[in-house]
Amino acid sequence: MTEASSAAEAGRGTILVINGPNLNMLGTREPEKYGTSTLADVEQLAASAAEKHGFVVECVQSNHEGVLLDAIHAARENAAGIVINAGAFTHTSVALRDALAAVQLPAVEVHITNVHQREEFRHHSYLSPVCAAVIVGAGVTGYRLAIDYLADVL
Ligand code: DHK
Repeated sequence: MTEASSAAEAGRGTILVINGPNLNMLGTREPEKYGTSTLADVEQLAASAAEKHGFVVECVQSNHEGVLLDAIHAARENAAGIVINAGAFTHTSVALRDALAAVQLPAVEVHITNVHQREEFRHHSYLSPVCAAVIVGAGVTGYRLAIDYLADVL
């Protein structure tokens, strides 16, 4: 087995959970919209959901687009699927869309809020066309639903 294929093998039980800009502020950020769960709570919720299905999660949060791109690229070797809340980059980033398309892993786009009930600029997502599923407006439960879905299809 080559080094690359054994890494891919090791990644089969891993789901990458990506949170983009400002999601490190969960818990205190506009709680009337985003709720009071912290990023640590979200990552714990994702880990517990994954564990129930025999998966583990790798969690990445960054306010920097390039860091998120690198995490998606690495997932090609290290993960079987991706849960992504790209925050505001959802509405701006062709680069994140291209990265998701390039790695060809099943991905689920999650938004805590129902972006369609919010400002017009949040209604368009560059990522939705390259994601297998999109979950919006379910609060942080959306992360669990995304993991349940990925566990089902993987
Ligand atoms: C989170 C953000 O940071 C916003 O920029 C998106 C999303 C919505 C959410 O609902 O999780 O527009």
